[in-house]
Amino acid sequence: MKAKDYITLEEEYGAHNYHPLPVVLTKGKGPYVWDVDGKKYFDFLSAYSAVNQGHCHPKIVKALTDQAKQLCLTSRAFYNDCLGPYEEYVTRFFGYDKVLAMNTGAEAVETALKLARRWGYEKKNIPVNEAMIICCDGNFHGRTITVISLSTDPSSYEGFGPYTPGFIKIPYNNVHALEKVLREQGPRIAAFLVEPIQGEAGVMVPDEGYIKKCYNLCKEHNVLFVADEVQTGIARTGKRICCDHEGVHPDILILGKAISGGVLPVSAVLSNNEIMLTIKPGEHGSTFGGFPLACRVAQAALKVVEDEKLAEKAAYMGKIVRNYLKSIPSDRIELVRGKGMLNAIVITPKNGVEAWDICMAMAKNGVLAKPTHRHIIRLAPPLVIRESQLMQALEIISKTILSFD
Ligand code: IF1
Repeated sequence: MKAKDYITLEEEYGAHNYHPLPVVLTKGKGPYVWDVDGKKYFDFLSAYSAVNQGHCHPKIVKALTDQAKQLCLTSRAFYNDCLGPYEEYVTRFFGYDKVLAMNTGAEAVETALKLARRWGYEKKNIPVNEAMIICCDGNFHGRTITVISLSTDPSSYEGFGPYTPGFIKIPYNNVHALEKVLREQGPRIAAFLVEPIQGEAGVMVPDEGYIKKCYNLCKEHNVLFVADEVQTGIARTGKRICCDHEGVHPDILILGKAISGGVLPVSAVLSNNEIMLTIKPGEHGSTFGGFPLACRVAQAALKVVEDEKLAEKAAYMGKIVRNYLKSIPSDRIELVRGKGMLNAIVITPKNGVEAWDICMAMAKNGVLAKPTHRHIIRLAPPLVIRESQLMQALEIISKTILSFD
């Protein structure tokens, strides 16, 4: 079969809920992926930062295959010998009392919302069914009905109502907006949910101090600070989690994607006992959440982050990326922003050339990236990329952009 045959099959038999770049991938290793014609690319998307440890990392794949031969799934009706050790590892890794293991990012966000509401009723004494949760304009937290109820992007929520009530939307990167809501409605607010950098919105990096100020305001009003680090967590931005940049330890931390190195859908919600133990046996869970295979894979994936110092690498290489991109002499580049290895180029649309066209040309030249909106190109290679490889890729990106002038 040829590339176009695979594309036709997806068109014919798959739901049309995506618009991929027309590249059909078949193999991955480290920072590279190959298409079915044998063409090699730098992967500058990393499955939206799920593959921070690089494609098919041997240690993570070994954990997967070893455990797959031993025991895959038990459900939580019984104990297994993988969950406990993983729970101990992950809670120590991020500094929390407890973890609640789930599978996808959206599920973990749902879990965090339930946990925040439950804490609101049990510990803060918010009247029954009146708990409110604050979220931010431009957010992306996933695709379930409740999570899209938070969204301000019509392509996420339109035509899927009715929506889940109980959310207050405020502008992102605006401390005063948060302060105002907390002052006016503090007693019935359970939590503030925020991405430390908004990914889907186009790698929107808030002002320095924003996260810390928000955290402090939450503390003042006895409101939980909940960080969605599904995309920003696990070394991507140059620290273990992005909140570390401001010394903030979220009350509830939501992780997904790279916690498994992109090998399995694994997500996690972390908090201390006061919050986590408000959910009792039988009140939350999932068939696969914390399954043996996931536990072994996630533990191995986190160990790779430590052993290979991926956070430090991301911090170091991120500076190289932004400096390089800023030095490209093209007036098509409006600005470059990001943190660590989560970066974006904002394009000035000119002569009908949009981010999509540039990504198509980059793909032809051997670098895969995906536009977000019409004018933003997100650049997020696997963190295991070597400096020499990074320089090669940046050169391709630069030449491609300049080729449009
Ligand atoms: C898709 C974006 C990235 C997330 C944050 C929760 C989730 C995500 C901060 C849900 C998921 C994804 C999903 C992916 C595209 C993608 C994305 F462009 F849409 F925003 F990464 F930038 N919180 N992000 O970023 O996690 O349930 O998907 O495991 O194809 O929808 P999930």
